[in-house]
Amino acid sequence: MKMHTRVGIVGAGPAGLVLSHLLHLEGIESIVLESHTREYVESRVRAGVLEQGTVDLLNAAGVGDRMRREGLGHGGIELRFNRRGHRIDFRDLTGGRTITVYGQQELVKDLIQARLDAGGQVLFEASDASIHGLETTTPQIRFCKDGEQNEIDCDFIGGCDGFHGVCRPSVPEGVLKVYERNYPFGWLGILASAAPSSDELIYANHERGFALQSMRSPSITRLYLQCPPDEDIAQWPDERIWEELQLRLAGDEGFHLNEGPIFQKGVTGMRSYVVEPMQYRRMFLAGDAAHIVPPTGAKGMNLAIADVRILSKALAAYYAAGDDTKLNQYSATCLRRVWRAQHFSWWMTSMLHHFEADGEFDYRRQLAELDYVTSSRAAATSLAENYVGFPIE
Ligand code: RFL
Ligand code: PHB
Repeated sequence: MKMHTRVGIVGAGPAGLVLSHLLHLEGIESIVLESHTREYVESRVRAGVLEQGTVDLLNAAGVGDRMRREGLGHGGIELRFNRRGHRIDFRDLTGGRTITVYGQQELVKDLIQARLDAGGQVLFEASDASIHGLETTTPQIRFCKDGEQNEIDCDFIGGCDGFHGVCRPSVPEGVLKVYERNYPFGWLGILASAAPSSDELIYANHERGFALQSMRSPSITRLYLQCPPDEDIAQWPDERIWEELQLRLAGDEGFHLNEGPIFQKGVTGMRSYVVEPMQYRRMFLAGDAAHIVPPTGAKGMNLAIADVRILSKALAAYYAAGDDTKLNQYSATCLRRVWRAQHFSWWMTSMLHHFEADGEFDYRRQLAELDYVTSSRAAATSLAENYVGFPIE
């Protein structure tokens, strides 16, 4: 089948779905292609922290109802080291800005529902997507669905297909420059039916490695442990996970880590990655397709949403008056925020994890930095303003 749309979007993650929704609000038609099933993308467990600016954007775009009801507002986080907790008070340090804990898959559900309710096209199980005609003014996306070959002629393509997608590799050799760093560890993440042990997130630096307590609801805890980068999850029976979490999150002040049945487990590698520019001709890369941050700064989904907000405004200016200034500035505008988040995520990662190759000196240096961040208002403000995020342009 042959189709035409203004913006062909590859990927129904946060980037692709928010882009399609924002374009709809601007009166610009789009089609979203997703290789997986709707059930799969709605149940994929990933991010949990939304910056103030992301929450504001989703509310203003009319897709924040359930997030407002079920999301958990947090005015701070705890940094734990030497068995003691130290609170970073976001509200106080940033003039009232906060974060919201709301599972990425819940947001994805809300966005899919909003697109379908508005008559939007989200084509699931679209396999073998490929990009063609990037040198022309009507690039095409070809894909297979229900055994049929299809082609969409587009004015523009939104490459929102994540780190392993097809859009970035479709750019001719030599155009994109890659900047990257891999870390010698990963995160083992679990979801457990247990009440969170503390109202706020706890980021713990421990000699045995990093640990994080987060949550999804008043009865579901999300916990992470630093582990080897390609750890076999079979090495981690539930008892071992709880034992290690108990050790790493232990505190002197009567802290008790609640345990409960674990119903989801997974290991993720950690990397920092950026391609420049985030555009080739009429194809724009957004979200994980263009950049990856280690999750310690909780920035990935927020960056994805900031990218597509900038892209939707640029496309709106183009369709309203043929003005392509903002489209031409897209990459530079996004990259400024991306590199700020890269620095912050790298900094949080290096301050909080145990680096096998480092010695006692580096551990003492980490403790000195944590002591500074939790005792100097200037240093704490820097962490807080980065964590709650900067306003989206
Ligand atoms: P996604 O979510 O990967 O979506 C891309 C979509 O494209 C589809 N796709 C294709 N579709 C059609 N044809 C193809 N050829 C395709 N190839 C791929 C995929 O199936 C998928 O549906 O990318 P997007 O939209 O850019 O969103 C990025 C976020 O998902 C990611 O940055 C965050 O999850 C990162 N992240 C966190 N971000 C935060 O902001 N706050 C957090 O607290 C946070 N914690 C995390 C995280 C990521 C984690 N993992 C598992 C990597 C914690 C973890 C453990
Ligand atoms: C999460 O709740 O999944 C989460 C929270 C904070 C992070 C990363 C992930 O830095």
